[in-house]
Amino acid sequence: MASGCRIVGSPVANMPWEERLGEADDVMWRYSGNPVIPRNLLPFSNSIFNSAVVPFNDGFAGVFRCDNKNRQAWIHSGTSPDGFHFEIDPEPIRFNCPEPEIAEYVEAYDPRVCWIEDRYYVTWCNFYHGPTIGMGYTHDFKTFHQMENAFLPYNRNGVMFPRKINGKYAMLSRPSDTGHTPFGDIFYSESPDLCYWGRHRFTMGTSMGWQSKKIGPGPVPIETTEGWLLFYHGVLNSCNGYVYSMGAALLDLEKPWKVICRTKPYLLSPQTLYECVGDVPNVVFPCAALADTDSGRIAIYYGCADTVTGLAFCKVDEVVDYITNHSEV
Ligand code: BMA
Repeated sequence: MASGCRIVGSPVANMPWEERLGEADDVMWRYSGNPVIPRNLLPFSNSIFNSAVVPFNDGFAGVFRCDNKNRQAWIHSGTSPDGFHFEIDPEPIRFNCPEPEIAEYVEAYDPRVCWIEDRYYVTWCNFYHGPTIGMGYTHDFKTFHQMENAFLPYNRNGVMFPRKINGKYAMLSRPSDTGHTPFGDIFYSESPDLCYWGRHRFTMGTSMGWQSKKIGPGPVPIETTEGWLLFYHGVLNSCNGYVYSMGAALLDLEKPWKVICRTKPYLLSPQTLYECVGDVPNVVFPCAALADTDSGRIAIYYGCADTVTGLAFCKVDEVVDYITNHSEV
């Protein structure tokens, strides 16, 4: 029974899409051509995963996590005419930065890109005496400007909301530690100017099963008529290591730290070869979503086994129905 939930925002011309194939009846399904970005798209890349794609001009652009053959993680800009075929700049992004103290960073990974007002903001896990949330912006995916880090170390998964909420910029994040953090909840923070962040609010914590060890925000939340649709990752600590799956929640439009509902079962878990086998097995890690207002179609880019990038699809009314009917808050 479709809820009639609609996406609030703009249509996406040339939206990448593929209908469900065969007997699949899951609310989310994979692109048959996955992995949509192979690990070796660049001659020196060890892996390309956990990357962000947004509508840009007549096609798409993005910021991509490319780990090189020295096994250093960097973020690179790239473009795509159709959301399926990508061209990535072999040179990592070099930000213009007026503050030498924060300009020197050792690694950069897990980017998100968010259009707000007049530009694309990039957030990423920035190494500044430990992992924290780096911030920058671009107008054209050629020139990038670095801003102040949003938070003190240690933090990962800085995910901005695509508009001001109650007059303030807003961001979700997951406070962290120096390593493979064995805990993790999602917090909401706001800022008057994108420099000073405060009024931190607990949003969501761990729950049962696939999301019992830690959770973290994924793509930029999608505004819908029912609330902010947030896709997120959840981690199970198995006897063979961490297993990363994807779920979704609906957050209150005006008080996004209030969770309306969230998935008790996962929406997507590592089940295909490219999700189960790679540098870090059993990882599904969503970082970007394209959402078309006219059709209600959603396309999600997610990292697979810390090695390649996958693409999955769902429809806003079906996914919101599913969350509502399979919720545990
Ligand atoms: C997280 C991050 C991600 C990675 C995931 C699985 O803590 O470091 O970059 O995809 O672990 O290894």
